[in-house]
Amino acid sequence: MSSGTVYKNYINGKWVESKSGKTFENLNPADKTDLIGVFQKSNAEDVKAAIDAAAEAYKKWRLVPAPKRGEILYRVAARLTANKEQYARDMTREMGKILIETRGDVQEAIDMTYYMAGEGRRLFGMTTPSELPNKFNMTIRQPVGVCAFITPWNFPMAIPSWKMMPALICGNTIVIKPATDTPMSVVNLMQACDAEGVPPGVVNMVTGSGGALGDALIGDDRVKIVSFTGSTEIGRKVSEACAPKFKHVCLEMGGKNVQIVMDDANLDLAVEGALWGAFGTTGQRCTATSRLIIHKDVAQKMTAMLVDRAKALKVGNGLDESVNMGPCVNESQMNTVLGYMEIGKKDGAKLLCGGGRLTGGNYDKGYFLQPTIFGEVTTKMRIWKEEIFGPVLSIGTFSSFDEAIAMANDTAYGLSASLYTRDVNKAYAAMRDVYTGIFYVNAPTIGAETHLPFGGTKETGNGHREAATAALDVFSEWKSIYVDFSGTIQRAQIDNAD
Ligand code: UN1
Repeated sequence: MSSGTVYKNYINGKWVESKSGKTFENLNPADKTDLIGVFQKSNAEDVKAAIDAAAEAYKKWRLVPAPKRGEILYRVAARLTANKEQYARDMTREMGKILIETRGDVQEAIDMTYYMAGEGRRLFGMTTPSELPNKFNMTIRQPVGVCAFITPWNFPMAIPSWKMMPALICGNTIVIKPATDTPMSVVNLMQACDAEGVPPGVVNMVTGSGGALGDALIGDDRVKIVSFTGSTEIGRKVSEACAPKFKHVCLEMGGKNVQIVMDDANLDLAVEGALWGAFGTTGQRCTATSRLIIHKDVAQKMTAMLVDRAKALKVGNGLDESVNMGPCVNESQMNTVLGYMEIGKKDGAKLLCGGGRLTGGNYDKGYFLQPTIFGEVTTKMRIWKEEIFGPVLSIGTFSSFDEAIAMANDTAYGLSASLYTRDVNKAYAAMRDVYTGIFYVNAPTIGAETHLPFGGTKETGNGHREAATAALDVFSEWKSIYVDFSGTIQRAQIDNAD
């Protein structure tokens, strides 16, 4: 995409300017002089127009046979595949993560789109016997209506696809507000839908920032489902705003994910896992490893191995294939993370590497931080408890397996956790006892696949899951149907009693 290009909102199958007449610039966090494009600064009127379109389109889309909806999604998936490299490059430029990761992000959207396209020929309900004679019972999924999506910048195409594709296959229509930092990736997704014949009004996008747009989306009675990924703080507000009208709301929020390393673990593997889990996506994943707890007998050895590797990570512009870690997404995020580095130092954690900003040369053009590791972190410290969303890893130690499980669960969040051990009994006990939505054995806390449910317990979520068939439960409502072909009145619980 050429610099300075103006990108419009996508409403009712058309690319339109915001009624506000205002725009904003999207800059590369690795190089502030690199302009990705100019995007619409939308207002509540634009949101209303998008909901108008989605509400109108819903009348027809819900009646399109699901396998036909699936055929359109197959074509969208093929287009995403054909454009994968371009989309990945656009994404690296707009939010900074390195190319292998942005290719993975686009691939996750491709996988989700194919998966949900296939659901067009399943969307299984069940048939089950009636307790009464000459009566037939079954369940079907019904679509709900217009869905509103508020999506984050860390997985700019994958997470929108997690919400869009299951919603669409179930027969809903959608309005999406991408994160302010990553509108380009959702423009790319909209272009793919547009080119492959998703009917006008079925998918709509309004770009712009924060609160006012969210309020307009959530406040409109025609929006029946709100799906949000972001901080627990904003998620709570979304949930409260949805409560008076009992709007369905699906929330994916914070994490404080732990990697546990037992004394019998393969330490080389555990080091690789911690490095990838903590510093992949510059630590800006909900699933990022932000706590590492190591058995005291191997803690010193593993810590030294890990710190050596972290110091050797090459930080820079993600378009350079030799770089291991990109910048923070924007200045304010960088400052938040720098703030946590200071809190860690002040609270008495031992700084083992990093601890500040990278400056000089090309680093001055962007928001680059050093991969940072703190040792001797205790469970009372803020860096142990709070989500940082940056390249900061806190290390603690334990003496027994039971203590490790207790430390793992000692958090307000419950997204992902992992255990490194060669002891199968401990592995199974941990699978059972660590209270998270996702658990890994001998693998890092990141790396969820699209055909398994994604989400977390406690303050990470509100009981829903994205991805897999679990997502269908968010975007459809069950209807139980009873067909009585006896020709008589048959009263359940009464006429079948002895
Ligand atoms: C997120 O962290 O916000 O499991 C999503 C993973 C990715 C998705 C992460 N597949 O790390």
